Amino acid sequence: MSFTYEEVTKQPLSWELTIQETLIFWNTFKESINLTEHTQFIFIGSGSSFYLSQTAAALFQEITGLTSRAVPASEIFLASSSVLNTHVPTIAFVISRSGKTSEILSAAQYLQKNYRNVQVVGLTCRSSERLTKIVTNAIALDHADEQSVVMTQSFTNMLLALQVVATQIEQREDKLRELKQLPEILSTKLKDFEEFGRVLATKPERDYFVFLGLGKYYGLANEANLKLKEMTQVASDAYNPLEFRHGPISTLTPRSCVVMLNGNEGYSYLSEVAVDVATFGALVVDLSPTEGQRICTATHSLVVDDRLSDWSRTILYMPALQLFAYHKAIALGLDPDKPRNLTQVVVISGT
Ligand code: F1P
Repeated sequence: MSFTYEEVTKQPLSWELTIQETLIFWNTFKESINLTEHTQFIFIGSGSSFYLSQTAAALFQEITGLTSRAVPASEIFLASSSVLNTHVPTIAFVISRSGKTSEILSAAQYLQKNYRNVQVVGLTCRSSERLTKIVTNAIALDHADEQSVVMTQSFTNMLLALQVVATQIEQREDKLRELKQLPEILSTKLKDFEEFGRVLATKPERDYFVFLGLGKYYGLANEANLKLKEMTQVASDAYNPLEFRHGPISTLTPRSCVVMLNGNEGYSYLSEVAVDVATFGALVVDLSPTEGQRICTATHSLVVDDRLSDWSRTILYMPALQLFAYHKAIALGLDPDKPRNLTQVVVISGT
């Protein structure tokens, strides 16, 4: 069995541990976090950690009402004036599975040295690495670390940790109770998720995949795209669904497949985009919250969960998309543990 498969399928257990551990970490340093009604949140990462930042920012803003944004780590020290505000109290979550990606370490150090209005919180899966040494406060989820090059359980676990933090900041015990149901829901659904991914992966005539996600699903669409590219090098892209209609839809052919991450928001608009996609001959696939919200032109579907709110359900989409990329690699005779041209950690000497 591959590391990748093992790490994807052990997410029910690792999510359970993440909820427990995050509450413990947060309680040890929450008093030192200065929250005001003007606070803004910045989520910083590279690769998968940047894409989880995009979804985390959307989820944070939704629940706190405070401005939240995601920034690629390099832009913190290479384009700081275009991404940072010196006047507003800011909490920056600096996110890295390995805790030693060059840009992440540079970003954390740069913020601490140059921005007195910014409080830095580290989030990693390796407590022994440099990130936890250079920041005052960190959440370390060692149980969610990986041997694989590509990030799977570390992605969802770090995202879940940020959701747990958001529930604590806003004192939303209702949402924390929902998050606590996720491990059990995933455990009962994992077989269906795998079947969805396996069947989609074995449609050999498809040579181009597009992932569409709105709002909090946009980061997930980007991550699904990255997973497929990393594990298979198959051509793929990710877009906001309505933006896709403004030009990129011209790339579709009858050999394309469009995967829609469908939530309750914007459902009717997404359905209209799907009608156009089907008209141009591409296969429409959807992941939808409930049976009643399925995209009607979709010929391959996954009903993700009908119990939770959109906010809490978000990360449930990811294991199905990870299993799709995994099975696509297997179908193409590739080893998902050995993605082409990639290393587990990117170290750039210029930083
Ligand atoms: C993670 C990352 C991965 C990518 C590649 C290089 O960095 O960018 O997303 O798949 O393996 O590293 P980090 O989260 O460890 O900083």
